[in-house]
Amino acid sequence: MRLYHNDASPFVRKVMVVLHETGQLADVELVHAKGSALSPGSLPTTRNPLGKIPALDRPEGATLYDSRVICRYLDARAGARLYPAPGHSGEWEVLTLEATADGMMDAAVLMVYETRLRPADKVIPEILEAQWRKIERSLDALETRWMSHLSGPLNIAHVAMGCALDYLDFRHGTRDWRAGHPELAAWHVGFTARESMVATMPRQI
Ligand SMILES: N[C@@H](CCC(=O)N[C@@H](CS)C(=O)NCC(=O)O)C(=O)O
Repeated sequence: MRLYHNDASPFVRKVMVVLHETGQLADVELVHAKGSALSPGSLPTTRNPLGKIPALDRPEGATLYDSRVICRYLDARAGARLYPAPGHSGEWEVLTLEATADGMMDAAVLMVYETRLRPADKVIPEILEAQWRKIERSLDALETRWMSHLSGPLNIAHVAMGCALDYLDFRHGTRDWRAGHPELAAWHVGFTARESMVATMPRQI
């Protein structure tokens, strides 16, 4: 398989963590991809019409894209059970928590694009703040309602949330997401010590 990859992408990182955790790293060749919506560069636009990474070429069928699809595919391929079986208790909560983490990453990435892709005098601070409010509301919901879902055996929601929180540190460190979220911050300390998380820390190339 070939994974279109960039070390700075939190969505690619979800896939990388799943590859580590399920023992499939050796089955994938990493293809460096870099670009933006304005200038797709080496993003795999012919493989994924949306021009986004991660995208995964696999021998037996179409290129897969969107981290949720790829992670689910890799989980099924390894029989790893990072997703609860259909009908199993907690199934919908795990998927909702993964969607929350992905949404936090979407907002955090949009904030980066807002400042990077526009000339400084065209940046709209209200857009940046509106995206950050989505993240803040998610952090508050996690702290007050979702902490019990972050314990127990590893699942895809844990992976996604670990990647989302590390991405906040990576790109928006001055915003201090930990303030007012002590339980989540404590969970993050333990989770990011996992080998798969240490090996995939985001970095700019
Ligand atoms: N929902 C997608 C989001 C992927 C995404 O936004 N990837 C970014 C990199 S972090 C990208 O490729 N952006 C290029 C663009 O927006 O054109 C997923 O889960 O894979």
